[in-house]
Amino acid sequence: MADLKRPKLTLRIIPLVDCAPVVLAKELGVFGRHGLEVEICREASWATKVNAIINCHLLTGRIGRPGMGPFSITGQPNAMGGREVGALSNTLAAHMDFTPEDVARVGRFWKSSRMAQRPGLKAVELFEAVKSGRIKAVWVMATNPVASLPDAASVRAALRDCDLSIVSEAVRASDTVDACRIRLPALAWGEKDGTVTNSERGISRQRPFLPVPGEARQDWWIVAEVARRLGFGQAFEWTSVADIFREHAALSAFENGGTRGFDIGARADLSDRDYASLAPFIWPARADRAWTGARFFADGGFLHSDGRARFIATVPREPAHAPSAAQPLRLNTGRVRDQWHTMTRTGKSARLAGHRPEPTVELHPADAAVRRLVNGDIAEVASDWGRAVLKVHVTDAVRAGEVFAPMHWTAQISRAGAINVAVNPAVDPISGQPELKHTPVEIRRLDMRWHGTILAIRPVMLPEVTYWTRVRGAGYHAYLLAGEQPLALAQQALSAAVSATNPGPWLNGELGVRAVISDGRLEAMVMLGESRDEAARQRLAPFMTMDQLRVEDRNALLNGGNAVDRGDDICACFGVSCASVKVAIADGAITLDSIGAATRAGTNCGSCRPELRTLLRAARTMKAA
Ligand SMILES: Nc1nc2c(c(=O)[nH]1)N[C@H]1C(S)=C(S)[C@@H](COP(=O)(O)OP(=O)(O)OC[C@H]3O[C@@H](n4cnc5c(=O)[nH]c(N)nc54)[C@H](O)[C@@H]3O)O[C@H]1N2
Ligand SMILES: Nc1nc2c(c(=O)[nH]1)N[C@H]1C(S)=C(S)[C@@H](COP(=O)(O)OP(=O)(O)OC[C@H]3O[C@@H](n4cnc5c(=O)[nH]c(N)nc54)[C@H](O)[C@@H]3O)O[C@H]1N2
Ligand SMILES: [Mo]
Repeated sequence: MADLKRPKLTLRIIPLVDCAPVVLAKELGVFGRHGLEVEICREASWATKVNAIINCHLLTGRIGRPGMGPFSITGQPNAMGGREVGALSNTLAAHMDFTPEDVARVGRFWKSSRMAQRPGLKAVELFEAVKSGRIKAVWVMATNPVASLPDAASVRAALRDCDLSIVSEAVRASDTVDACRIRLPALAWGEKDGTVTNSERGISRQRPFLPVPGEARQDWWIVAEVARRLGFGQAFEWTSVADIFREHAALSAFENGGTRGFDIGARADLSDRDYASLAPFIWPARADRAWTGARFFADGGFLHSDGRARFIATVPREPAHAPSAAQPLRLNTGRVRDQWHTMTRTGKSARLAGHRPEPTVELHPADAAVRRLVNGDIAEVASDWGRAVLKVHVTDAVRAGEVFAPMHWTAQISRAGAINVAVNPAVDPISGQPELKHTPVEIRRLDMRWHGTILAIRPVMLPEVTYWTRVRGAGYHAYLLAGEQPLALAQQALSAAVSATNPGPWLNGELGVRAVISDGRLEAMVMLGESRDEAARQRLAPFMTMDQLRVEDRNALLNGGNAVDRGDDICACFGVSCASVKVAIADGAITLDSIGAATRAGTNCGSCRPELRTLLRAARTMKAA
């Protein structure tokens, strides 16, 4: 290895997700030792990025060693399970694809002469086909594309205009439910029965622990029932999840003989009782037990006919859309710690709303300064595809020239916080993965004439205002609002909207506070003013949960609440605010453990520990400066 005459090899490493720095550090160590030079390419297509990681591991002989197993690069719970049953448009079931041999084999197994002969459309192109009318019927199940796909306004329009749009959903309202004609109520996690697969290839039983609500049914039952009524009952004759599992296991082993990694034939003959008590297992689980497969590819044996791996050389490409003078910023999108995807479930939790209550756009202080933007401003983020209206958060956590917006907020919980309306729909040519991390945008401040907070026991149908977001409270709904309209008009329109669902006489207080109190209990309150009052929600929230307002409570409420400024929560488990952690640090807590001892923050699930560390580092830097 120390042969200095060897030509220097340049490798381009293309980081992928948050784990990229770890992979990178590992690989850099190796490359350094081997005298290789590493060039880091920040932008490439999704498939190229994945391939680059695989190439790195192949090159360094790492695949199959402990800690270096091949995984599917997906983030959803049971994403592996979805692939095993063929829930992608370009795969058949049990890890088979659309080669003529695979199509014929699945046809033999299902005794069907009418097999799909070629891959279907991938998500982005599918909705383009719905929009152009090439597809006239679409059934959306367990996904919320009107919120989660790029160029989301087009997806909404496509569903609205489609002859037959069906959605199977576990919640009553979502952006996709609103756009579809037929709505089928589905059971959700905790209510349904079956198996899930984790990344380590572990298949485990999922058992319901909640009763079935209303007429909701399991997705498989809905599919089978629709098939039956269309006259295909025979092909969907299962009576239980165990039936389906047995068929799935049998197909995985059908004419397999070691050619396909996914083989769980050993579980194809489970009785209903065995299935009910099935213990978690890692595939493969072949009927002949020839190979139990503790580790894939530990001794080579790649899934090509000669057993050898293939390097695929890749050429990085620039993002499809380059920033321009008019749109000089790169919009990056993704997750925040305490929300999941389109918030249909995490959005119901008051505790999880404490961390990041509003749809924000994060930008670097330098980019904020030239646009005269400060924390808390309401700004429009505009691209060639659409615009979102978000709250500004200035931070050096993003680089200059880049801005970040979370993907979570939808039309259900915000006026215009759904960022995918502005995200470009370019896709990776191989995988079809949209370019969700790179859209050229410009940001400008919207001049608000008023800012406000509404707290109400029952949800409020808001009139048209520039910015609003709904934040779940414990037993009530909070709305944070701002508008370009005159204050007096807003006051009138909002009071009327609140009264419509929270009736009662209005009491007028100081600082633009108006409240509806009924039987000594606060039903709703509105607080509007010309200037921003970021702490109003937290100041006024305690009044919403009081059973009986005493005279002094009522006076305090009508005076705009008691002055406390907690800041957002940092620890969702124990509801610890950022402010109390800062106090603890100032009082001498200099480690995670001592913060935990003083405030309980970070002592349960641990999700907030990285943020606690950042606060500690900031305090240390302040001290040093
Ligand atoms: N709390 C929470 N956790 C989740 C989810 C959730 O919704 N909420 N969703 C799950 C799902 S389905 C998934 S797919 C995963 C996604 O998990 P991740 O992919 O880890 O998360 P993201 O926030 O989408 O973005 C990843 C990071 O990539 C960075 N990034 C963007 N472009 C580039 C680039 O070109 N190079 C490099 N090096 N970095 C770049 C972004 O700044 C961001 O920090 O998360 C899973 N976990
Ligand atoms: N801009 C931007 N957009 C992104 C991303 C990004 O980083 N940036 N990330 C992308 C990624 S990686 C992902 S995985 C997607 C996620 O996007 P989606 O999959 O669209 O988001 P979810 O909110 O998980 O949608 C699941 C829906 O199914 C419903 N549901 C839950 N359980 C069940 C069930 O058992 N049956 C049925 N029928 N319905 C159920 C939920 O209520 C919810 O409405 O978003 C993608 N979109
Ligand atoms: Mo994902």
